[in-house]
Amino acid sequence: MKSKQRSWILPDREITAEDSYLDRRQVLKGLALAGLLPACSSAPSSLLFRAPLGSYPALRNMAFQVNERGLTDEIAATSYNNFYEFSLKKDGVKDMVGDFVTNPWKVEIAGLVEKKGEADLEDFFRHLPSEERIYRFRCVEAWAMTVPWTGFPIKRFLDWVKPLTAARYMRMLTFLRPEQAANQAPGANSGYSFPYYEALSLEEASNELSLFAHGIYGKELPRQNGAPLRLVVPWKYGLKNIKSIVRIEFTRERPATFWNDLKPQEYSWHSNVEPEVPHPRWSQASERLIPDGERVDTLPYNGYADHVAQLYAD
Ligand SMILES: Nc1nc2c(c(=O)[nH]1)N[C@H]1C(S)=C(S)[C@@H](COP(=O)(O)O)O[C@H]1N2
Ligand SMILES: [Mo]
Repeated sequence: MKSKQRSWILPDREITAEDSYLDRRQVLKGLALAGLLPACSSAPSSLLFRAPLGSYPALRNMAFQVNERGLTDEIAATSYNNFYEFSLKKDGVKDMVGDFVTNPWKVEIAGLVEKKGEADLEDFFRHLPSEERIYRFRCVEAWAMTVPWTGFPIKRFLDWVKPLTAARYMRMLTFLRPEQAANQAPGANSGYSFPYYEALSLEEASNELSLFAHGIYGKELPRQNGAPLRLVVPWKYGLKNIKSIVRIEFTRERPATFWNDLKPQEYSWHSNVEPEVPHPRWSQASERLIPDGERVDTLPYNGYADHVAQLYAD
């Protein structure tokens, strides 16, 4: 009886959204104080992609090891990043990814290919085996690291989606989410034409070195390293290793690429690691290992000539 009467006196519209919002905030604050919720959190963990249970550690493929130098410290590899969508400061990227949502994650497969359409990243895990490989990684800016990646060999991905015989290139695209990536916001005026785009020839994509990585150091990629799916082609400069891929398209013509479009005199379409070809502003003969800065000689094709030199014989 009483409640009925109250609803007469206090129509619904007077119970404002703000009241219930404040109530909810009080409850959440209470939970946080009780230690049941993180006191300060960025995206809730349900908004971050999680690989299916049992995905890590993947079996390490011992054919891909780096013997002349040790693994890069995990903290260094995950806190010194190039990801221009979030920040141009390498040590700042990890602090700018808090709004970046990676779950759910869909990849559009398009163009000259049999299995066209949208695939959930879970579909990749269902169809493709993963393995761990240790690779050298060489940025065009002459810094380098040595990283254990977990990923899908792209050769197996191609067997799954089946490019048509007319297809000669594989083009890849990063997300465009101005509300999640500060440098993509209209006001940022970054000067870059996002989304970031890259491409490989199908011969390059099907080389046994080529991976779509979903993990690093035996767990999911952190967002600053290109979660939840990024390209890894270790004989090419870092800039080819496009992050956070949302679209894979097969084409007949050679697609344009992000850095080659911006500065073709500085960044070639292939961007293979060629120590004897200097960048216009610095030598590529040696590289600085992060984080300590030890200088080592850069190897042709970053040490992978046996795997890929024949691709560029002419
Ligand atoms: N979408 C996107 N992918 C990207 C970049 C970027 O700015 N945006 N930077 C590239 C460059 S220059 C490098 S060196 C590597 C860096 O990868 P890491 O931060 O995981 O070491 O990502 C490459 N992929
Ligand atoms: Mo780079």
